[in-house]
Amino acid sequence: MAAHKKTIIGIVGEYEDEKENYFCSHLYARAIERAGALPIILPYVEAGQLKDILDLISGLVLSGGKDLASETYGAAPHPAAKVQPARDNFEIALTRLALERSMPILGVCRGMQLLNVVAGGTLYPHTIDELPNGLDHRNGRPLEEAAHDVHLEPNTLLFQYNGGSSSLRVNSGHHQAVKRVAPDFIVSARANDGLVEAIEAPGRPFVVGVQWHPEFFYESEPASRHLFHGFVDASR
Ligand SMILES: [Mn+2]
Repeated sequence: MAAHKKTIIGIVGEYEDEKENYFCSHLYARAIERAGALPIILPYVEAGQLKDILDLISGLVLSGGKDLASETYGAAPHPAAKVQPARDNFEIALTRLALERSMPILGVCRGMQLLNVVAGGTLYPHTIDELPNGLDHRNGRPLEEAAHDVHLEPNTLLFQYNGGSSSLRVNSGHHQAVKRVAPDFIVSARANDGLVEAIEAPGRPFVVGVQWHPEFFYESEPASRHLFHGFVDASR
């Protein structure tokens, strides 16, 4: 009998219709592994098996990817949206159950948006339309490069992971964003244009969403590293 069972973290990745492949950036898996847990990529199993998936894992990563369908938060479909309904169906149901279990969850980019919607919030389907005076958060630079500043709120996990500093530079590659923050969540970071860049649920062990991609900065930037370690520690 093993004295210590390794902490297993499930990652929801993307689905590629053409090749019928599940896939996910190795950067998520590597960051989870470096933070001391065993990452596994989750296939989109049928509803009857969601509980079994959650029995297997101790924490859930909702990775970046295509747009969440606007119907899931009561908005009209946007022509600029690229959606993946198979992923939405699986991931929404899985996240709902994970929240019921108070499982630690890290949502990245699309994953943060999905977390907010499942918990009862809404999104901007295309920030360029609704916030014409805001930044263009699609940015265009590769995600390896920081794109804009965010302001972290004191008394949040992210502020703590950033060494008690409110200033952080992040990458950006999104045209959707959190509009109405879900009940029970607080905003933990905003961009200079006011856009919500991170949320967390203070009443839960670790439920955090970030609009940027911290997996690109695991090696180079302490706040990103501490975020993954905080998540894995909460999942043990
Ligand atoms: Mn941004």
